[in-house]
Amino acid sequence: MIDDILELIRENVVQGRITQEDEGMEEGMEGQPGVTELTEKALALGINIHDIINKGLTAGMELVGQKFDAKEYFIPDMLASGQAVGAAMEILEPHLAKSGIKTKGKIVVATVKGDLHDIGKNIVSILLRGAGYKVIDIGNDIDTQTIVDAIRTEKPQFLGLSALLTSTMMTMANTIQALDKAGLRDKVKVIVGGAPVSEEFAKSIGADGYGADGFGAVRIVKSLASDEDK
Ligand code: B12
Repeated sequence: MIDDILELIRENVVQGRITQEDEGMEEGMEGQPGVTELTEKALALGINIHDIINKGLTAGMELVGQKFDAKEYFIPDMLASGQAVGAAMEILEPHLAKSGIKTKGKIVVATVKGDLHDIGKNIVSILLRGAGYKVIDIGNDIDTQTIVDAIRTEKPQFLGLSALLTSTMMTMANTIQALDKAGLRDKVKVIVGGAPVSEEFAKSIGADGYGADGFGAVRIVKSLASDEDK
């Protein structure tokens, strides 16, 4: 039963179907539950939220990526799937954030300049909020100076940078250098992530940490946090 629902969530992410009214890519799907109805159902059945996100939503987006690589899918298809994931995450967010967890440290999050991919960053933000951190998401395609200014004014303990394109990965390195120049590098721990980013790359650009996914982001922030911010 659990596996069936997670499988249906994956399928409907691939189909880009948010609700039961949506047609989807294949014929005859109208009327069947979409990603939002399935997510509600999964919650009602008590399915673990980590599984809904990892085995349902994120796994669905991975299949979308494979279809894009195989030229079966094009940009509007990816967008439809991304919107379906976003709609499901809105349903999950209050459940992640509940239980009156006190706000821990503050983290500014951004996707770097030239990069419009924000689905992963949004998931990271939601999971960090769910873990009790105050997240200031300053958006995608954000230039280095704006990030430096946000660190100066917000004074967060952490900065999370996201990049999905090999062409924008180095902007993360430039951002770390700009923080250094502005005398802010030792004031903030920088964590990086995104599909082309690796632990090794993170080290090479002088980041403090790397997370492979949203839960990895929470783990790394917790491990870098001072005792009162854990
Ligand atoms: C959806 C998507 C789009 C959507 C983005 C919609 C949106 N609002 O984000 C749209 C259609 C706009 C798009 C556009 C483009 N895309 Co695109 N896109 C994708 C796709 C299919 C999925 C990305 C995604 O959302 N994944 C799901 C999320 C959940 O995963 P994630 O982003 O990796 O995030 C997780 C982790 O990486 C990590 N993480 C992410 N950020 C951070 C940050 C921190 C601090 C931490 C700790 C962790 C972390 O946690 C996240 C949650 O688990 C990928 C293929 C793929 N398999 O990745 C291509 C892909 C990234 N796109 C690609 C390309 C080429 C483009 C375009 C250039 C296409 C074009 N010709 O116009 C444009 C570029 C636009 C731009 N300037 O940014 C390439 C990049 C190739 C490369 N090596 O550079 C990919 C890999 C597809 C491919 N194989 O060719 N894209």
